[in-house]
Amino acid sequence: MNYPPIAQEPSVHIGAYTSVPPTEIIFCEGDRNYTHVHFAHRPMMTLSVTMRVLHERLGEANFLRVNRSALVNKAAIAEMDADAVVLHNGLVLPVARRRLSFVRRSLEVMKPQIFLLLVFATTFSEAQNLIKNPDCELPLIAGKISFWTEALGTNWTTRSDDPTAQSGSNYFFAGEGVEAELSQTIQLDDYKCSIDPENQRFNFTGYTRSWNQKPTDESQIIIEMLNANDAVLQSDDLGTFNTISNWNFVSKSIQSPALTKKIKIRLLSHRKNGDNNDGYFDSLSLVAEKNLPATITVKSGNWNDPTVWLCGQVPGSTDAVVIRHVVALPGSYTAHAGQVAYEAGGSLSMSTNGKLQLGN
Ligand SMILES: [Ca+2]
Ligand SMILES: [Ca+2]
Repeated sequence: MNYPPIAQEPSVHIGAYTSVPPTEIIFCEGDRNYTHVHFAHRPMMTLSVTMRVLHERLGEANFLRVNRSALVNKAAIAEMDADAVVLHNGLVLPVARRRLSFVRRSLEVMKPQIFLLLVFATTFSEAQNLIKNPDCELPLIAGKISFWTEALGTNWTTRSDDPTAQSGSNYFFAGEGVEAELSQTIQLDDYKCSIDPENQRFNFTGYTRSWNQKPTDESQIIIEMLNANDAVLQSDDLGTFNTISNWNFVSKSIQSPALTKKIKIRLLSHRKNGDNNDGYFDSLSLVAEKNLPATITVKSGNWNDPTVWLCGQVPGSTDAVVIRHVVALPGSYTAHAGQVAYEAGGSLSMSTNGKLQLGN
């Protein structure tokens, strides 16, 4: 196999007899006294050098430590999420909580580029899978599955054979233990304006499967809607499954109650047989259903006062407006809306020359 020549730019000695240009390295994964180096154009290489030493060799300026075991080439980072960096190759690496502000500061110079990407992401946010590491394809970090929490059991890991994955190479596997649960909690701040008027649905899909044995181990999926204090507002048990011959498709569309701030995805594996707990999961997805923007009043006042509206924005000519309070159109003011609905207690009063224009 031929790899591109590596002599065109200054190379750095990274370990053993290996020298490479730092720009060829995407990220390094620390593993005690060893470091796995992931390159852009050549196979992964394991060096017997600690990540800290390698960081010094590569230069502190161009590489960024994002968590205990990941050192990332800044140039490989496409954007920063609330708690992760997203690389140009699509890989998402969690950022340790105590490193968040440092990582954010270090990426400040990349802001214009990040901003453009965020604008792009927002435009298509309805189709975005809200679950992180939904396919269990990210490398384990210190032996643990990235972005997921071991709510019960400590042996959750990836599995890839017998059976093969539903998608990609790996799937979620509880390891040993009688009862196990893996969970992920997703923040819904971006959907406040449609959740609170109860106008937001979330569509979940995923696959379950059990190992071929009788009695058969089971997979169970529960989806919870949480408020700001993590109290459960609504819980949906999608069922308990033990399909052995194929991956079993599970789907559910769920309306989120008002004041929902987070969705918690709970994967439960129940052992009925043997040492291994063999209720498997793969290919999970949670997508917010697209909605008309709901512009709804939260208090009485003038139409042109942004604080009258739930999301702090005066409605535009395509917005579906819901009036639940006493709203006044000031004199000589033209209000715009796509449509207007009145609920109990809602009314609109007009002053001289005040106008409400529907549509463009
Ligand atoms: Ca997978
Ligand atoms: Ca078993």
